Amino acid sequence: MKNLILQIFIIFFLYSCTHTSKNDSASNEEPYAVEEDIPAQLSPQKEETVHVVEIRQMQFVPDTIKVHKGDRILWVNKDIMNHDVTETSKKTWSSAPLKTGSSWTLVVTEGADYYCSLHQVMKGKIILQSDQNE
Ligand SMILES: [Cu+2]
Repeated sequence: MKNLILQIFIIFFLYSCTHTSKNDSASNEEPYAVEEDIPAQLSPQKEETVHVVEIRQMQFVPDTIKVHKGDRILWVNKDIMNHDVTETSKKTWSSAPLKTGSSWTLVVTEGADYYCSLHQVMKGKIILQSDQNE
């Protein structure tokens, strides 16, 4: 890729030289230094972290979970009855009722309290941790 760009520059330079026909000596030099600075932060790709919250015996386990922005939470219903997962304050997000063995997943963008709208005593909390610079 770098070579290709270099070649294009050289061809372009030679072309312009033959048409302006001045400074023949300069044709050996490369007036356009091709410097490619690839931003370092583009290269490392962060793996997605998945946190599992089990629903069992009318409880979210664990009921409080600390995650980083962009992490995924997977709720798995291991109880014998249906439950759902609903954001508390404005119902910003909500799962459909989950049968036994069903699961639902959410990518976290902000901290939230949530509950089960079918059994409002069931409550959980998502706490957003600040990003670590590793
Ligand atoms: Cu429930």
